[in-house]
Amino acid sequence: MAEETLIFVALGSNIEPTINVRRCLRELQRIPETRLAGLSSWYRTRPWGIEDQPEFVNLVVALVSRLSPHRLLRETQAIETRLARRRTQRNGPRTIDLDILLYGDTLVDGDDLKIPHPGLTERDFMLIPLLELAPDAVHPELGRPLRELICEIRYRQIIARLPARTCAPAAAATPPPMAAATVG
Ligand code: PH2
Ligand code: MG
Ligand code: MG
Repeated sequence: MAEETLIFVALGSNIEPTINVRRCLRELQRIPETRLAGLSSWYRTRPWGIEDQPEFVNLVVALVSRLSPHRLLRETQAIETRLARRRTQRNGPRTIDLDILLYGDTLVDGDDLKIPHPGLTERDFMLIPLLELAPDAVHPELGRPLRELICEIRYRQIIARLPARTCAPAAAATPPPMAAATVG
C-alpha cells in the first residue's frame, strides 16, 4: 500500500464563498484514502489577475493521503465540478478553486499539474495560510524556508483574516501546526 503523504491544498472562492467553502470542506473529507488533518484561518482577499470581480475567501487545508498526486488532482477536479464550477474565464469568478500547493517533498512538472504550485511564491493568500499550518515548511524546489519567501512577495491581496466564528464549525477542529514532511 502507498505510504501516507502530507499535502497542502489551497481553497479559493468568490461566488457565495461561505457556503461553497463549507461544502468543499465536507467534500474533501469524502476523498478516499485521505483525511483532513488541518485547516488554516479564512482570509478575505482582493482579486488577483482580474481585478473587476468580487473579493475572494482563501484558506489552506492539510490532507494526509495515500493517493498519488494525479489521483488527488482528479478528486479535487471532481469536487470543483460538483460545486458547479464553470471554467469560463481564466482567473475569473469561481464557486471553488482547489490548488495542490505541496505534496510532501515531491516535485511534479506535468502539463496538467505542477507541484509545488507555481503561484505559491507569488501569492500571499497561498503562502500565509500555509505557514499557519506548517511554519517550518521548506520549498522543495528552492530549498528555502517558506517564511523567508513572504518578504519577496510582490502581490499583497490579503485584506483581513476572518474571525474564528466565520470559519466555524470546522475551525474548532484545527489541530496544532505541523511540519511539511512525509508522514509514516
Ligand atoms: N484565484 C485566481 C485568480 N485570482 N484572487 C484571489 N484573491 N484569490 C484567488 O484564489 C484567486 C485570485 C485563479 O485561481
Ligand atoms: Mg487558483
Ligand atoms: Mg486552480
